[in-house]
Amino acid sequence: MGSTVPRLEQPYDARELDAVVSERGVVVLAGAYPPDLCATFLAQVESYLQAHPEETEYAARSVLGGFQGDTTTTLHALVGAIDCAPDLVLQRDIIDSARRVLAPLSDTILLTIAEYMARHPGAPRQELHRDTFSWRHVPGGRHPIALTVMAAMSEFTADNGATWVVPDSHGGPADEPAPDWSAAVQVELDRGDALLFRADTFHAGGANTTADTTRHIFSMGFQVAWLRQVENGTLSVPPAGAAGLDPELLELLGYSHELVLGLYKGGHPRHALAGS
Ligand SMILES: O=C(O)CCC(=O)C(=O)O
Repeated sequence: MGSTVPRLEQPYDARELDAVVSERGVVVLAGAYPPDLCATFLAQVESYLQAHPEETEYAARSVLGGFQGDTTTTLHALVGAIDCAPDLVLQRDIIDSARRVLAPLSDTILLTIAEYMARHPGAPRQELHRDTFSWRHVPGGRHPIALTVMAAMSEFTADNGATWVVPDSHGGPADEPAPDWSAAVQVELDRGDALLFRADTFHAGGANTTADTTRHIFSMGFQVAWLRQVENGTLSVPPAGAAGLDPELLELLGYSHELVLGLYKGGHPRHALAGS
């Protein structure tokens, strides 16, 4: 049997939160999002997908779509598409913790991805993996280079495929093989709870063995600002649509720079925005 995943209740203690993420690699933040925000998010995603069926097609044909398989629906680049996505991305406790925990390796942080996933009945259990795979040439170490969030927009149960994680599996060499499944714990969540983990913590989506219950996920990540993002934030939300967004969101999308990385015409990328 694996060990348990620490669980924090609101209001979270910032020091405890950072310590648990850094030391155990994973934590559950109970009630990170109000249930009515989750319901609004699902309604907005549903109507967006109805109006833009091509988006599901792009996602299914994408590199990530191959990994997800056809029992999962995904929608990428939520900021700019889904009205309430900024409220989900800018979850204060999570962003503040990400800034502190990633600070040893970077002055600024970026949004790696902001994605919706629906895991339908029949979705198989994934292989245990790390979300640092694309950055596998960066050696593992004490300090994380990225964090991942899996937030429950509907209940995560053992039957509908709640996420599996391996506590304490972070920090090892980048080419380390996945641990044995006996070390993994399945994390059941209520709607609005968030699972926050170092991106180098081994984890996997579970099998959805229900006949009729889709598991709805809001997933995002934060990373040190000198790494390439999974989603290209400034193409997903190009300058014409970005003006007027929350300044912190702009920073996270990539309208920002880390020393001389990310400059636009030698200056701050915000100068690409209309009216700046
Ligand atoms: O389905 C989940 O809970 C985890 C998903 C995941 O890790 C992935 O798609 O890479």
